[in-house]
Amino acid sequence: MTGEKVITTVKSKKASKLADPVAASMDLSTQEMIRRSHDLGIETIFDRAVSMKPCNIGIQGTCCKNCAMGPCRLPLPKGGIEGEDTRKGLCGATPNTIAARNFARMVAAGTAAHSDHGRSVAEVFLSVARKETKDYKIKDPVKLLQIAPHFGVDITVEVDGETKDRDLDEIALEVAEKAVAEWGKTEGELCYLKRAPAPLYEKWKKQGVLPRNIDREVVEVMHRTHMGVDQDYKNIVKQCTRTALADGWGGAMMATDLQDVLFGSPTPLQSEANLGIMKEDHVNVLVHGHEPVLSEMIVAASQTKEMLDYAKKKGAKGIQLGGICCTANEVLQRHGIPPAGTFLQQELAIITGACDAMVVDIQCVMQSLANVAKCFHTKMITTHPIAKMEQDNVVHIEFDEHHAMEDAKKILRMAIDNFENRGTDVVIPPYKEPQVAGFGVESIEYHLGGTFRGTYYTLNDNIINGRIRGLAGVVGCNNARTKHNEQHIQLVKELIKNDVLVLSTGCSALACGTHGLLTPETAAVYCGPGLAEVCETVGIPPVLHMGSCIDNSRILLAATEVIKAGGLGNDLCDIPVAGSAPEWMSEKAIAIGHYFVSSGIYTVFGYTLPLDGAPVFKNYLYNELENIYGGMWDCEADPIKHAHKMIAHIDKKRKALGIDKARERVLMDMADRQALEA
Ligand code: BF8
Repeated sequence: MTGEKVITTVKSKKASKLADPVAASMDLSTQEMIRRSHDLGIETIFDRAVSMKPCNIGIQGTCCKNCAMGPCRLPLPKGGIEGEDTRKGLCGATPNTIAARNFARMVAAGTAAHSDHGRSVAEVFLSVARKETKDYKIKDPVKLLQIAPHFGVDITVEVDGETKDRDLDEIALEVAEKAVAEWGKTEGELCYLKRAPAPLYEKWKKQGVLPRNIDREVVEVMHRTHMGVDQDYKNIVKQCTRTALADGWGGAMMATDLQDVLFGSPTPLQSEANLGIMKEDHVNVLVHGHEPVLSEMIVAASQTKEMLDYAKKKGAKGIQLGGICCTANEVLQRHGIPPAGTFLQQELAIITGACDAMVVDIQCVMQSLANVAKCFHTKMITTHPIAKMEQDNVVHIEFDEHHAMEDAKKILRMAIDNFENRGTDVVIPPYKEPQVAGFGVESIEYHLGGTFRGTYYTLNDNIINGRIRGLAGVVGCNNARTKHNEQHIQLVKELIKNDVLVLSTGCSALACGTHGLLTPETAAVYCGPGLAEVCETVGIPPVLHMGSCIDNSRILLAATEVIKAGGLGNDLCDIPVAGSAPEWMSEKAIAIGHYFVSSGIYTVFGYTLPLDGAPVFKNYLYNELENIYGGMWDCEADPIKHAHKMIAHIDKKRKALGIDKARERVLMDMADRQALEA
């Protein structure tokens, strides 16, 4: 390690406040690494969070900086407003308009991020279908046949009056072309919208919010929120809805599907989680970001004899891959590669001193990574043309799918060559937990239905009989303004204690893995009796890891399967289900929240939402939207109250379905029965 640089950092930081490790995170490895960062004088996000307060007006959602006459700042006075709200920007924009514009731009940014990821995958898929690259193949042809009809692509062909299977290459090419067109087609609506239950689709149609193409919806948000365009918050929300649906039932859903086709659909598998997965005697390569196009190749390359021999030649026992953020989830769910950490642990993984290369693509990559890497031997490698870093210690190796394996090997070789530059002062926190991840729409069907009865019938049956009270989608980020992982874990434990089966993605799923909630054995320790019984019978954890953030589309489709299986209503808003992002921080989370809400799902966010400065607009999102789509927003910072808001909604839906009585059943032992009979 370069001690000199570290000392310089200590001196320059004299005046800054330092985070209290125990207050900053509930995870022991994170606490240990924060302490180490202080010992070494390296600043992390945890320290910056205590030194810098968030802007008091921006946090209310009522700062407008959409033109050069502002920023116009319209905070809500401490005691609220009695009578008419006369606050206005220079142009006369009301707090509702300003907060709605800001909210809409978050939805647009989130949709753009997920959907641009989806576009990259669709383009790689197109080059595979055109046979322009040899490094990728179609790994899941069954999934291809499943999704083709949704794009209007035939999977059979008539030959001399006989129906025959159509050539797979032909199907792949047509699906790829149709998929790529979803970003910019000039007519019609997105192909996947009709995968939603019919009443929901009709609702969207009636409201005029069916997305036309993905790019157009994002562009239209930017136009409508430009100075002097849309000044009716309800009309702005309408475009938010159209854009968010273009994400959840468009770009993100296609990203998931096409990744499954190309890289294989996940099936449950065993792995481990947390910084303790790094190995002192191995070359540690961490893949971080979101797109699995590169990380898939790195996984494949790291298993080649050529790379393993090279690592041994350089004195390492092997290559240990690990993931951070959603790239972690992508390589976990398909290959069992263990995640090293959530969003807030990215700097800490380098502070171990054992990270030989941090390989990043897009999204949720902190620029401070390069500063931290400078204090160690770590090679900081950016790989995506749209995501570079200005610091001079960053190496850019642009990844191109046409020579994917070659690029992956180049990156690995660089990491292996760097192994010998490692300092002696390596500290890998000895904490990791076993986990089972890799659930999806198909595996829930299999686990809860078996090969004999492979439908969602068994899941529905257990919801109807009350063993499972309901379902919760708990997703999203870490946020340095809240204690790392604590909201996720307390919330999830409260839900499963109350017999709510949790479907999880993103950093929330990583947090659950880190804290040991992703094993079937968890059920006996933390679950209510009904959920514990189901989990024990079918051998699943009470928290199902459903993948990365784009894979929230899996949650939408799983909920749709629940409707198809019968007995729990006709629309997603009928099901006893609620959504949550307790530690959200990213614009993508807002896009996800809004497509959950617009799909009929009550969705609670933690920390805070940037709406408090505009109470009328807030009320529209929290209450009035329910009358339109059946779902609505809410916010609750306390994880236990947060859980109980979700549970109350689940119970409301159970009552509406007439299945609330089932939960009141009393489990009787033999003595109770005999007393009854007597
Ligand atoms: O897309 S959960 S911090 S990693 S934004 Fe980012 Fe949030 Fe983590 Fe994945 Ni999702």
